[in-house]
Amino acid sequence: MNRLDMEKALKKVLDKERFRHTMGVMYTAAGLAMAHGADMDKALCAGLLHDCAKCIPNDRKLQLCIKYNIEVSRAEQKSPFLLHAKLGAYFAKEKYGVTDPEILQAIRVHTTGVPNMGTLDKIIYIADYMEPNRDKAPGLDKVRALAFRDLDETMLVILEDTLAYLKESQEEIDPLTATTYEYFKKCIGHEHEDEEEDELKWL
Ligand code: DGI
Ligand code: FE
Ligand code: FE
Repeated sequence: MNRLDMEKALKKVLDKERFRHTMGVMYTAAGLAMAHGADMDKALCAGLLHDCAKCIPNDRKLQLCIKYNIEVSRAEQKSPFLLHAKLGAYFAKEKYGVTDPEILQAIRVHTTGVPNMGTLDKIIYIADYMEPNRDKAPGLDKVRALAFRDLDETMLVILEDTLAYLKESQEEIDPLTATTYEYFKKCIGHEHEDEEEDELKWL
């Protein structure tokens, strides 16, 4: 299916607000792809489809996962809305005809993240958080500026904020969200160690 047909199909299955958000994520992802030398068409497609399963009732999400043999983790059992990511990847392939594994992966991991994320995964995760229609998260202006400079640093800031929010609202934390945060903390910590070593060389 081409992108315009996907857009038309999504307009029918998403509510007005979700469709607006979807377009915001699509164009923000394209912008981030331009800034970071990633594939813009893949970013547009993954951004467009990332929430394609969002507007299905939660009990139906669980039923559909069982029907399609999609594994449901303990966290997903408790917070079935999380399943819109895995189910979205399934629909992207089966309903929208996407075969590219990078696009499918970016959709699959867009809510929790995953350790060792690829560039497209990070772009979709970040675009989802900062697209222009979002206004609730703290420090959005800073995140938006940082995202065009450093994807890893941006991931860390968003994950930190998300975990703080989940703890405060006593939501079930998916182990993937926590391990992804640890992964980026380590990544960035090591980068800075290298910088310090580099600095020392010049003294
Ligand atoms: O689908 P969207 O609303 O556009 O965005 P999303 O798929 O990133 O979902 C955002 C929500 O997901 C946000 O309120 C934080 C929540 N979330 C992220 N990680 C976890 C989580 N919720 C729970 N319960 N557990 C998690 O680990
Ligand atoms: Fe989502
Ligand atoms: Fe989204």
